[in-house]
Amino acid sequence: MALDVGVLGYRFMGEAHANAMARLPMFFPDAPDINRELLVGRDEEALSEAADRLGFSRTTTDWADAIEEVDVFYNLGPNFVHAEPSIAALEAGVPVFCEKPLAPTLSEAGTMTKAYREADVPAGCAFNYRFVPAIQYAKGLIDSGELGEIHHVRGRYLQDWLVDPEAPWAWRLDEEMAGSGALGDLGAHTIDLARFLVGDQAGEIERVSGHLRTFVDERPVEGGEERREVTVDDAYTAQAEFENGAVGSFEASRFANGHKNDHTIEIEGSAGSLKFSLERLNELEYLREGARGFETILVTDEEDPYVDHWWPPGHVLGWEHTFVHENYEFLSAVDEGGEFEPSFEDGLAAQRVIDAIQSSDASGEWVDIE
Ligand code: SOE
Repeated sequence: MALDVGVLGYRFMGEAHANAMARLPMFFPDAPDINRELLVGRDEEALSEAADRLGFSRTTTDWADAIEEVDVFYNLGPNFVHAEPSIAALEAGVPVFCEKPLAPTLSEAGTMTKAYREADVPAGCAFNYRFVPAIQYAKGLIDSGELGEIHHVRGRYLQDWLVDPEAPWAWRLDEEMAGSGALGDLGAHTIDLARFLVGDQAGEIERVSGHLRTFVDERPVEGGEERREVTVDDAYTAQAEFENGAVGSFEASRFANGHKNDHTIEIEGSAGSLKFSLERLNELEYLREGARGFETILVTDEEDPYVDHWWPPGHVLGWEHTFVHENYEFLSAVDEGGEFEPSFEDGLAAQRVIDAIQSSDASGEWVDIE
């Protein structure tokens, strides 16, 4: 029996996930059968066009309808829409897949996670970069002890779509709607990747010292003369300490002129090191124990994670494949009544670090992660 899927949101993330769902029958034939059943949005005309283009059977402007009628609910709306529909779905026993960051605030993320703990269904947070084959290969090296004791974790996520001061205002620039700026939008990914990669070896991030910066504090609203205040960070930097004493440094910016979607993570240990860049996402740079320098591994062999579903070695994958992989794992967990990670617990863990960085910026002090 096919799973009827309801999706709230049909812009960038709606397209990425709808594309992923459409690929599953062709490349992951053991994935559960699904119907792209119900697309949820506010603007009926835009919603109808999107439903046709993204392959959804029906539309509704009321997410409560969707929750009553579907087997799985995807919350791909803006951050300020994540909590209420996701909690309602979980209270109705409907599995939820929610885009990152989990919520604008730690409090809301906590309430969402409480609803997940009380429901007996999967609730995933869409940290898609965990599903890059090279990242999963890197985790295998780290967990097998190839890097030895982890000493350094260094992550940055650089974009430049706001460097033009006249780039229009958007919900991502409003604290009430987004919670934070580059920190929650981009930093959430890097914090989650750090947890995923070194969490078993270095433990959790125990304390942080953070700095937030807004370079342009008001922007034009598209289609008129209005200008609105920017109330979130354009960039952040943070230092972190892990349970094992490893030193972390994290940053993200939307003003990193010339960087389009430059997400990198570097890990150095007592026996070896790794470097990953999203702009070269099929490759992993690896310093083996005793080697004189890094080697570049092309992670596209059949035995590499997910690659056997796609093409022969060297026929590289792209950003969109990470969504196919995460949708395969999430929908399989729903169908089999299994667990999916990253769950809302992981979303909450990232939110704790985000909140601590915000607190540290306000106090100028190091802040422990509760
Ligand atoms: C921001 O521009 C953004 O779309 C993030 O919201 C996504 O999570 C990231 O994957 C790409 O950049």
